[in-house]
Amino acid sequence: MAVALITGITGQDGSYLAELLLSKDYKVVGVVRRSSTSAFERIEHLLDDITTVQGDLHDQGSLLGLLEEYRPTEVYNLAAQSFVPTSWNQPALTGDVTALGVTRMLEAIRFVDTKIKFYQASSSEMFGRVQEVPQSESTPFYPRSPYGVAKVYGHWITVNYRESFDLFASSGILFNHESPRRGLEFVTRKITDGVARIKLGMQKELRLGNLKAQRDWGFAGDYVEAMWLMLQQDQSDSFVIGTGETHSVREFCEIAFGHADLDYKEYVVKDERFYRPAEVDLLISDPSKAYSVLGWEPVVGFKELVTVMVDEDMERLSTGTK
Ligand code: NAP
Ligand code: F7E
Repeated sequence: MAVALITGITGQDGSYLAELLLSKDYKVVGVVRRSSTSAFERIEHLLDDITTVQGDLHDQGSLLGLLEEYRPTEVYNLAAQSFVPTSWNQPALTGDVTALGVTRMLEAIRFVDTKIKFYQASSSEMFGRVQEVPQSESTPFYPRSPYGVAKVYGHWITVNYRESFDLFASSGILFNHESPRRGLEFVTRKITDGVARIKLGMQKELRLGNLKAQRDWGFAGDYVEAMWLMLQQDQSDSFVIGTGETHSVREFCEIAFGHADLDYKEYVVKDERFYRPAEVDLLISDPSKAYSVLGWEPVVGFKELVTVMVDEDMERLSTGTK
């Protein structure tokens, strides 16, 4: 039986990946860090079918112990301090988890079983101040936040362990992907939650930062399929995953508010607190390698993504389900 160990299983991507792997009859082992309250909101519906185990990317021993005990065939390293603004407030922690955490997992694989296939969750934030448009696997990196810098380290240590120790270690350079399970602090979910609250009379305005920023936004459910495909190849490699389209935060607002018959201009208030010390102005992927080698393509388009997220937030807030 294929056994997958997922770090970050309580996060957005971890929950979709666990669903995908269960549908393919994997035994799924999810690493969760100890907390005084439960962080299982996104995986509550899966708890009967997965095994959750305590571990932390800060702690080398916990990773070694988990690999020894569960002997996974595949490891998906999704855990990270993933919120870009927090990385300026907690740069050392971000480096410890998001960068060095990758080395700790690779070291655990090297010591326990070099046949384990490894997936690293790399990010389009590595392109930062973009050196080329669109961005592909060969585009040079120019990260613009401590998070982006940490992800560059995570990417290169993955490549280095592939080349140094012949590990099957793949790096997925994923552009922004969203869903109704996205954390509420990320701009897409902040907007769709805000639209629903305004529509339901629970909130009067929505305070945002830079509306000009452009992102290549896809659906998280589509992107976890690409992660799995990367580990089914004959050789490990690095792949850019995105839609090949870019849209601004303003466009996201227009569609999200419009879907609720509202005009964003009447509700969105610019707030300096949400601007960043250094911004990533434009991201747009060239995912042609993933299309041709993995046979992967996104299914959910931009407008559908926005409207589904608004609908789900309306449903959640109007029925008080979560
Ligand atoms: P997310 O929702 O923020 O989830 C992050 C996960 O990491 C959570 O399960 C969190 O646990 C866990 N975690 C944090 N620190 C940890 C530690 N020290 N030890 C063990 N687990 C820890 O992120 P996501 O959107 O699902 O993204 C998944 C991965 O892809 C991340 O590495 C992210 O940086 C990367 N990525 C995301 C995107 C995107 O657009 N979503 C794009 C490119 C790359 P708690 O629940 O306990 O906090
Ligand atoms: O910001 C602008 C902000 O926080 C997107 C993570 O998953 O994707 C994500 O990082 C843009 C930025 O995502 C607000 O300035 C305007 O330009 O939703 P975000 P992100 O920084 O792109 C990458 C690929 C990852 O790897 C990360 O882990 O939106 N923006 N106003 C705002 N952003 C936020 N959060 N809040 C605002 O009010």
